[in-house]
Amino acid sequence: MKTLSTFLAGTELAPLIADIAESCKQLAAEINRGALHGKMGSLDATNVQGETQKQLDVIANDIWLQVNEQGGHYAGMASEEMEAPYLVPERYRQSGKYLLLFDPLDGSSNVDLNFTVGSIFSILISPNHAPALEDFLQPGSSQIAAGYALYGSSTMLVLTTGQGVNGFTLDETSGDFVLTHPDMRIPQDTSEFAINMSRQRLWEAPVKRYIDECLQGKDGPRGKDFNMRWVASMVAEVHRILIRGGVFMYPIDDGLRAQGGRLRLMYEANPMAMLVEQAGGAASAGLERILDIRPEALHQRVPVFLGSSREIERIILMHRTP
Ligand code: AFP
Repeated sequence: MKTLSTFLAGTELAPLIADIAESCKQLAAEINRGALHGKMGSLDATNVQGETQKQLDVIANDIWLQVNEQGGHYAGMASEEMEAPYLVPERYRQSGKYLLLFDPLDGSSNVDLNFTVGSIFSILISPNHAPALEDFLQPGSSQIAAGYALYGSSTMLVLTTGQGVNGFTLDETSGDFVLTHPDMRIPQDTSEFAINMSRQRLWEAPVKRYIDECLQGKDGPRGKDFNMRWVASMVAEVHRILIRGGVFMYPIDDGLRAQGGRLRLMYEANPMAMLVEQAGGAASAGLERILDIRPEALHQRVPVFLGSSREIERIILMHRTP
């Protein structure tokens, strides 16, 4: 069986991805032991998003910073858990060619429930040896690699470096990530959608129309019944879509308009959009391709519609024809 290291052998990104894999292994172990070591539960602190921080949010952020800065590959990092970008200390900035952006623990509201959570990451070229905030604000099309770790019934690393999407499963015995899901592809069609239905009254008309048509089932305009899923962990939803297709939607709505949406562009929407497109799917903010959005702020939020390409095309068409 191929492993992550043999799969990437000789490529420039191999050492960077090896460090990311190590941080995922360490975090998987922390999550697995969380309840045993009393590390579940929330702190009386909020992060830059104004969200209550879990103990494991802080632990995850520290692991990602420490494990990934030591390799000397990055000039700077940005995280959902940190207001400002992090300038890697000079002693670790030998090459400092890249920027690492990450959501260290996505779906953390699920972590106390023992539900699937994950980490999401994005790698950019650093324009400067000492990058400033604006150096991070690159469109998703500039990403040279993106992926996620999935801390579920097994620990997985799903990765793209621009030549398709490949999934690796952690073999706890050897400590290797083994290539178990080569060349992941998203079917163009689906009968499964994922959305937080409790916000239905707040949606814009195109979203209401799309979901209403799905709910009408085989007697409605779609001519088939649909199934629904909602895990409240974007990594789990995207993984399901990479395995069997589907649509994931977190639209802007009357309750989120002031913030611009729910999900963050730089370290959630952009890396997931790269993965989805590399697997033959599509990722849109409703009227524009997510990877084309020109960022204006590090923690900027955007609407997200991603998954099976024919469904996303339908959703975009509904946004264009009021
Ligand atoms: P947390 O990391 O705060 O749990 O948020 C997870 C998330 O950003 C994304 O992973 C989920 O798809 C979405 O939020 C869930 O949102 P709801 O809590 O509104 O269901």
